[in-house]
Amino acid sequence: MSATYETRGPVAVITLNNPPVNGLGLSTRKGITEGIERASNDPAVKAIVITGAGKAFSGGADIREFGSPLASASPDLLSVIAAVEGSDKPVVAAIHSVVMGGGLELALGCHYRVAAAGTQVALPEVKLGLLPGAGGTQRLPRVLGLETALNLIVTGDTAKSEQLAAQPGQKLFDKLVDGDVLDAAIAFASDVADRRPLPRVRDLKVSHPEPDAYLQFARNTVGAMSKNFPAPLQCVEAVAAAVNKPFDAGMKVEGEIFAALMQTPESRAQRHMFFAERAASKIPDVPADTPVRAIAKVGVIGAGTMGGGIAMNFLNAGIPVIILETKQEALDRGLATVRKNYEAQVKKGKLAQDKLDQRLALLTSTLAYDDLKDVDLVIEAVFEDINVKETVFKALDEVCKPGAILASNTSTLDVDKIAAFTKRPQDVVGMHFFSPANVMKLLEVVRGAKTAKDVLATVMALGKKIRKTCVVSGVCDGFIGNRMIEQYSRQAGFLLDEGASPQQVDKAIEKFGFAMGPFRMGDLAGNDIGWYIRKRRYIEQPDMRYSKTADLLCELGRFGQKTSAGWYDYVPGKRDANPSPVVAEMLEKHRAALGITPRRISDEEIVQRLVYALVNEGAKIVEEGIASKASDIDMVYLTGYGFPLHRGGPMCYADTQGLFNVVASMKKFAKNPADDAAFWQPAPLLAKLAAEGKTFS
Ligand code: T1G
Repeated sequence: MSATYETRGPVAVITLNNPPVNGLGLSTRKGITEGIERASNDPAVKAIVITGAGKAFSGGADIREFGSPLASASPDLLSVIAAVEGSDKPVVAAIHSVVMGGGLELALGCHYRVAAAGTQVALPEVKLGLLPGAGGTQRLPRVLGLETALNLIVTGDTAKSEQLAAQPGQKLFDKLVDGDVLDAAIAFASDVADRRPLPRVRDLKVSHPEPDAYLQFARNTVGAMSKNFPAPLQCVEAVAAAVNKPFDAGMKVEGEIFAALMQTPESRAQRHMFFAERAASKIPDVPADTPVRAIAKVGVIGAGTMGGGIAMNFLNAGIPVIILETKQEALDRGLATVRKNYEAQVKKGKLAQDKLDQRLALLTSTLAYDDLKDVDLVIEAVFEDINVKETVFKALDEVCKPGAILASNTSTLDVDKIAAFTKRPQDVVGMHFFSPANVMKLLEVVRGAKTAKDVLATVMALGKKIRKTCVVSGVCDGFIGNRMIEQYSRQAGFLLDEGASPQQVDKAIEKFGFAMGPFRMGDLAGNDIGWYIRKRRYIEQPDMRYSKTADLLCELGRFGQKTSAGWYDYVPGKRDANPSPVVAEMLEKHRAALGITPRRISDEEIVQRLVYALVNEGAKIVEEGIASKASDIDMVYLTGYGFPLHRGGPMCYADTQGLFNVVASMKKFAKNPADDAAFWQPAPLLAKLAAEGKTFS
């Protein structure tokens, strides 16, 4: 049973024990109801305490049960909470560390709540595309008031127990303690053992001077913020029921909404992402208990945009950084940029001045490699040229202490070649940050053939510490993300050849949910970047056909916003992308030269060709072992390439469309003479899964 029972004098103690976070799985739920019954039948027991073993009171419903019969197997969470609330002896929750989701709802069913200071409190269900489905939307407003409760439910944000306990009039916590919460709760239980009637949250009223006006304000603001996600607005409706209906009627509303949200594709996508994010931190052949190396000091080579951004990640995590440049003015410029970035955050109120000072105090700089002899990790972020990398890594190999990890931020070069420049290839790894490096969550951890397992384990743990989503990639051209975006970009070019305009392609994929289509993105990042890469690829991979449109654009010097002209025209100083007659004419001439009669292309075809290009290349990446699982592909695209969160990533989206249908569309594209038939041959993994009626997940 994942809950233990013991008595301490006249107090029964039920301890949830379902590692890692006491998820309220069936076995734990049974342990609670059996404990309540046992205590009720024992005349020596006067009161009951419920607490959690290990690092949480409870992290909520056991989401590993979602989608399985276990989730609603009896006793379900609602009946467990009813049993607690209906107990004829007082039940006191002894809360510590983490109380979230169903865990908080369980605590709200108790008659009293004693919490340790520092406890993380949240109803994060909305982040899973759901809402608290075991009374949270009805009980939390009754103990915290309408506004605080609604904010917590709609955002899924975490608050600290002491912050909530300090709120005037709150009834969430009866007592806040600094020491051992169990002893305090047991003592509290003894004090209230004979107190009657037992206080039930359901008997309280939601307090607010103008509830309807506030709810209407909430509907307007939440509706505007959550256009692709149904759950937040539904949270408002459930909480409105807590204000306007009797408790049981409100519970009925909550239950209906919960059941409906559970079926939405958005919730399936968000639950998929929750697991995908945690699965990404698991490397199949690197045991979870692999010892990690201590990283007390980090070196960064290169104080450019990437180097400065990379350094900020470590400063933000309180890790000292020494940044190296070859010239003083480059160093000064880089340090000034870091300071400017922090000052901008202070100006926006996102960072306190003393935090800025603390972080900058951790930053030192040098022109001498010799000053790197004590770093535990060094990350190179210099120019993307293999000869420059060779010089840098040879110098690092000379200077850095044994056991120091040597990482490259390269986005296109071969990490194995870089490792071979050193006498310690086992300590070499790729750490591919995405610009802006201090903002983008994705970190591709590129595993060389010789990279040691403890180096990988160290970098993955460090990545979590600097709040990155780390995904391990093998060595190939473009690793995971850039290799896939290459096919996406090729399809975008072919669509122009065949008759689509840049704005039509962008609008179609932005309607699908991408923040920016490929052409607006090109104009933002600079079309010359792709031009440089294509020139290299024309030599290295002559059989990889590209539309010439992007080269024609660059030959006109239309690199994008930075030249006030790209795929779109720009008014200097403004970022609005205006359709360009010059580009339209260029495309017309280009199609004529190819002998292509432009055709009307549907938005659906545009979206399918762009997204299925990602899916097909992603499937190849998985079967080649470059990525260890399809959900890693999704994490890369969700956190590094703006794939719409409510779609769950390219592979998850393909699953929702049905792989059989994806393959059927690809076969259609392969018949298009202006397209690339060879590319549209379904990857063997995709063809196999489709034929077997299976999914990537
Ligand atoms: N159920 C099962 N496993 C869970 C879990 C949960 N609720 N929460 C976390 N885990 C696993 C996680 O997969 C990982 O597993 C390990 O715990 C450590 O997680 C009716 C229906 C609690 C703050 O959404 O926010 O209640 O990879 O790496 O950084 O209204 O986990 O080690 O095998 O994140 O210390 C609502 C989600 C559920 C809480 C801990 N609850 N979890 O953070 O560790 S829906 C949540 C978190 C619900 C009711 C509804 C965090 C954490 P593994 P971790 P962490």
